Amino acid sequence: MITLPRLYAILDVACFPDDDAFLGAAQQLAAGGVTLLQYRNKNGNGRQMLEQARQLKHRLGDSVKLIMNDRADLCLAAEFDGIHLGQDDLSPEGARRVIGESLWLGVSTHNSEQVMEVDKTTADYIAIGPVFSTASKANPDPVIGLEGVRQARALTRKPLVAIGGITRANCRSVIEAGADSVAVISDLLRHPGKSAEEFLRILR
Ligand code: TZP
Ligand code: MG
Repeated sequence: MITLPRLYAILDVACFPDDDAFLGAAQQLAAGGVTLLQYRNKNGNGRQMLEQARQLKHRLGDSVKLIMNDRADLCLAAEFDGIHLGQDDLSPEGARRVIGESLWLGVSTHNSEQVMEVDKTTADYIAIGPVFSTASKANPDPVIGLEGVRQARALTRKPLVAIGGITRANCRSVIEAGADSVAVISDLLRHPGKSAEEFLRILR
């Protein structure tokens, strides 16, 4: 069983004007104490994504575990530490065939049925959400609230990541509802290092 840090930062390249800003934010997050970071790019082509991912790895070295969103092939090519899958990506077992046994595999879920399905797979962690309303995802599933986190907690012993609308103001309640970790995009964008430090202080 893997152990997740309390804060799981997600860097979506669409939130940044250029690669320098994106890579600078990654370095600030690492300096602020982030040890688990997902690279997310919903619009780039494979070539651009691999280049950005390799730069990210080069800048951060081994201090931060790097998770590739959606793409098992790019996870391997960029020598990342794991992959994060949505419900429309490769199945967990399909992705396992690509990445092997030891890299981390996380899967997004949005309701109890999906949590129970993923619980039966070799996924290393389950993400559940959106917990609160979010502007960071196109066509998000319905908000599940803290009650949805509690329900998910009751259905799996795998590490549980809560996602969607999580801020420094509400993150404590999400952990108290049973999440092991909170995944965050927007509340880390302004002053990434300081924001990460604050999350980690609140969740200590
Ligand atoms: N999946 C469910 S909500 C979400 C994703 C990728 C977006 C989370 O971003 P934010 O800005 O922390 O709400
Ligand atoms: Mg996906």
